[in-house]
Amino acid sequence: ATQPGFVALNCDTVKEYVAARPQLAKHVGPAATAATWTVEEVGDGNINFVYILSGPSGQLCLKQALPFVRCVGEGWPLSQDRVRIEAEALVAEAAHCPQHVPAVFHYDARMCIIAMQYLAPPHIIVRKGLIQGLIYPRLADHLASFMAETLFHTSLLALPSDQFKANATRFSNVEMCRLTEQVIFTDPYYAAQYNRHTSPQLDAEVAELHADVAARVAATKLKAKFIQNQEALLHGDLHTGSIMATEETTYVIDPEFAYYGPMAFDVGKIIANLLLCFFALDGHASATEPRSAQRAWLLECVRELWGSFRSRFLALWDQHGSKGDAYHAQLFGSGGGDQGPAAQQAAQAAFMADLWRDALGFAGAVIVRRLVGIAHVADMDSIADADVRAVCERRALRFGRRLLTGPEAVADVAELTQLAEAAR
Ligand code: ADP
Ligand code: SR1
Ligand code: MG
Ligand code: MG
Ligand code: MG
Repeated sequence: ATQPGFVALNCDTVKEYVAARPQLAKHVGPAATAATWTVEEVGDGNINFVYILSGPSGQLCLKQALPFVRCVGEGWPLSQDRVRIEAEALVAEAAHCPQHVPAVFHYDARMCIIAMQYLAPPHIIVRKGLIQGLIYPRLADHLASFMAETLFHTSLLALPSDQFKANATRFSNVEMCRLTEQVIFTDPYYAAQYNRHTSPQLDAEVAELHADVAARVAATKLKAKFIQNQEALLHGDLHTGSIMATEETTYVIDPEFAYYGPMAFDVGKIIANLLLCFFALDGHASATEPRSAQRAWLLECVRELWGSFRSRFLALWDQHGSKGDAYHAQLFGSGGGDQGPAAQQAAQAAFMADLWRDALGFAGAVIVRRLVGIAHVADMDSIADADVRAVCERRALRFGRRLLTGPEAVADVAELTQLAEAAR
């Protein structure tokens, strides 16, 4: 049901909305100058509408959630509570790494609006920068920090169980999770209504996927983990289209899918999206621009991302783990008697082994869904020649299926990137 009192804005009414609120108008200009402001609707995501207002004092970004999925239309209704989730998640993330999230200025529950810091050029969506051929020297380090800080501090490793459970309830985000359950873990494995793929080139490949019992079972086991494993406040949609960056700065936007879920889902989703770009590069390379340096950097980025995430997360655990209810201070670490340090090491090794295996499985599922499901990636879609695109997509699809069905065969991140190199 539509939020009572909700009105969908357009480029004219968004100006009136901002001009009537001095705490918002101050970012753009005095209300008396509103006639001179410019407004652009820049929403290029699948779900919402995003307006950028510019005036004599600067810029403001305003995001509004309509009661349906933008890329489908009214035929796919979607809870507008996603805006509350996004606003609260941005604030929760900013408590641990304010340098990597846009500041929230205003949240309007009735109008389903968030007004936030405008990320000015040269910030662009990382997926678009990668397609253009850019590399981001700080991206892996910044994302590792974002994930380690947000995932650790919202987990039972850092929180007492009463606070942990209250947070999990506040961020239950049932409807957005159900969308993910459907479009990532179910629909790609049969001929679902909104699926698409490069046809006829990939018809046989998709038929084989739909007949693949092991893939079906693996995706369904991951769906159960996605639903059942409440470990930390996830971003929930951590792909390269949810990151705006320059060479020096990185902002993670769009946490409307945030909920308490398995940490491996965030880790796997971002790795999957970097690998999708890796497999797409052959479709963008030319004799004058072979993309070799970018291709090597993408794999280095995956290695640095996992390595740095792992070491930062474990450092946070050593430093703050005694605050949480998961690993009791009298059993683990320096307070745990003679066996405390060994118990801590054993717990950390087991935790990271599980996280790595599940991240690979989720990465496989995400790669598959972006090639045969409803929502594809521009990395592949922007390859104009369908035959060339299909070659890239086929390699990625085979690689995704392999990760999905056999994550335990990939020992570490060096092996993952070697396998990706060999699969191209
Ligand atoms: P959706 O939920 O529909 O995916 P996003 O939050 O990803 O919407 O925003 C869609 C687009 O709007 C982004 O790809 C980006 O180009 C632009 N955008 C979003 N937030 C900002 C911001 N804070 N500053 C500048 N541009 C933004
Ligand atoms: C209807 S599926 C749309 C997709 O776009 C979002 O960014 C999420 O990834 C979602 O799965
Ligand atoms: Mg988005
Ligand atoms: Mg979104
Ligand atoms: Mg995805």
